[in-house]
Amino acid sequence: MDEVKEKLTYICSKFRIEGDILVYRWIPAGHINTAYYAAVYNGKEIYQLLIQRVNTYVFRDPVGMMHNIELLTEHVRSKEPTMEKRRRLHFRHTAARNNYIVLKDGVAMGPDEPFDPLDESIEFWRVYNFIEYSTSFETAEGNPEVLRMSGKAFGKFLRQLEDFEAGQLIESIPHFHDTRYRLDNFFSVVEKDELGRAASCREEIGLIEQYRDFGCTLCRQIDRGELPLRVTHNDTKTNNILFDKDNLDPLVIIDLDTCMPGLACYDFGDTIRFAACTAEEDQPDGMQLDLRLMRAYTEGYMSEAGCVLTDAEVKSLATGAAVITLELASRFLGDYLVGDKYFRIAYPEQNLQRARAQLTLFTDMMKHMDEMQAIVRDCAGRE
Ligand code: ADP
Ligand code: GN1
Ligand code: MG
Repeated sequence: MDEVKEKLTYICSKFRIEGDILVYRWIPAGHINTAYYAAVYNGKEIYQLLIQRVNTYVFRDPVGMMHNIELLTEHVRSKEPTMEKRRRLHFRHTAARNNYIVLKDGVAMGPDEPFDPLDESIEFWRVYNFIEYSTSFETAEGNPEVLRMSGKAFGKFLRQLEDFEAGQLIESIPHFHDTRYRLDNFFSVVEKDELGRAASCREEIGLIEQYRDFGCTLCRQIDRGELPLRVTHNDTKTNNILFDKDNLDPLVIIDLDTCMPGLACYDFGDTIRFAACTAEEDQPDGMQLDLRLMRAYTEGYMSEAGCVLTDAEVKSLATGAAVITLELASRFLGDYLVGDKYFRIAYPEQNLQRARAQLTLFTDMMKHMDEMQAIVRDCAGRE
């Protein structure tokens, strides 16, 4: 048996899933965790599973994060108790009732044994149902229906979590969308310039500097109590929704790792950033905002979330798209400057290219801010 298959079989056994792995494959999507599809046959049934290693460099309290996910999936299920299986995430449990295992040097640790998330000999794994006959989108391929259905899905998600008690959640990544903190951190990385890479991206650093104050707009609104904190997803890319392959019906929202208190406008804005544009996340050439796709997303989002958003939140949505694009540019560029420690890369300068693409998109968003605001007003039916 090959090494990966052996490891996945061992992990399954710890989640009380016995049988042979008929096929498995690595799933290349996502910048953070490592995911495998596996089909396990126990002589009677075939289980299709998603087996995932959580990146503990990024998530320093993975046990707390898995507790968040347990509470959130339960809450969503309680809203629609008869929901069919392929519309929900079901995490497997170990004999000790944990929805994760920790391996040290490849061997499972005791259920409550403490571990250091930065220890390179440990691996944190979870197993859940693979959603069959589904697809997700790395780009919207210019199709407004992908955006409309994504807007509906994330709008509904916001509504379903409206009555979730936010105090139950740990912050799985502190300061995740605290743009002021992100920018401060970025400029301290630039100052240190550990690898001497800053000289090659002076123009990009200058652009972020120019908009540093704008980037803090939403933080100031939080300080003044103008925008409510809600339970938000915080990573609303279209590859974090699984759609029915045939009709684009959004089946389930995945990647709940960053669900925590946040602003609605960052969630709204992140899908615009990722999918209402004309190029992929790391392609600066030809990267522009696509207002037609933005309108489709906003229509879908408002049809589900319009009833719960305050006037101030509605007004913040377009700003959210620009701010999160700038924030992510600073995160990608910051990671490039420290040697690509956070985001997985497929080629050496990918984080630099990602930052450039985000800055090109950000510049275009700022140019079209009035039109973006008008689309939001129009779709919300509010002045
Ligand atoms: P990351 O944090 O690395 O983005 P995700 O949880 O988003 O990890 O998973 C990566 C990819 O794996 C997703 O974009 C999706 O394509 C696929 N995937 C994740 N969960 C499932 C699932 N339950 N069923 C089918 N595909 C999945
Ligand atoms: C990461 O894990 P993934 O690929 O869904 C990142 C997001 C970024 C995104 C950019 C935990 O998301 O914040 O916006 O890449 N997730 C984390 O594509 O940092
Ligand atoms: Mg993901």
